[in-house]
Amino acid sequence: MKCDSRVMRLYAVTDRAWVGKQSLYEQVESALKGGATCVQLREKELNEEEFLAEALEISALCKKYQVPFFINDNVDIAIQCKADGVHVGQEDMEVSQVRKKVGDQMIIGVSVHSVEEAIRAVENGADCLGVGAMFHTSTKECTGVLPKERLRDICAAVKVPVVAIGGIKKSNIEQLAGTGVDGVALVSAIFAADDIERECCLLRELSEKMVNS
Ligand code: 3NM
Repeated sequence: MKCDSRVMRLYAVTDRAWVGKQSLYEQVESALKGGATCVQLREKELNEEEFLAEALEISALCKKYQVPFFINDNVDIAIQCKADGVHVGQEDMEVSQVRKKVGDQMIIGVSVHSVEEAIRAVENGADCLGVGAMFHTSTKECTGVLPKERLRDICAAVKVPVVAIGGIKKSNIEQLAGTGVDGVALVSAIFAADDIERECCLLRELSEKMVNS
């Protein structure tokens, strides 16, 4: 499966830490209205049944907006809800094993931190890569900040789309210009915002500008 690089422009990764005023479903819909180009459902606490029920709902929502829908980590849930993609980390299932399970059609995204990991992931079947953390983040533990040169080297080493992640917000997106990255993946800058739709509009504009500068 090939992944269009434009899908990476504004990649919204969910986190129910900020569910409150709006449900997760409403938050994702606001992100889609604001111009998110991809949605990844990332759940660390739900049991399988709850995760699947939610995945089916958000998957249908993304279809309505014609935006690719990814599941974080859980390959079985991705298969069951017929997600467009699944995203795995270095510590999750081997990419070649994931490919065997999901077949040819599903997009596989992989988190990488070095050129070696990037090349190996692509050789084993990755269709797109996430690189981070690019800035300090409190959303995920144990993520060291990578130099911008690392992102540039990874982008130059592979032909698949690359998205940057980790601590990215309006004020630092432009620092990624010139690295060759295809877009930005964000959690808190989107889901902790008071007005998610408006925030996504602004973030999308900044990401397009960064990629094309
Ligand atoms: N992966 P925020 S950093 C989910 O470095 C995730 O691979 C990362 O959250 C990595 O946009 C991260 O709120 C969390 O900083 C990103």
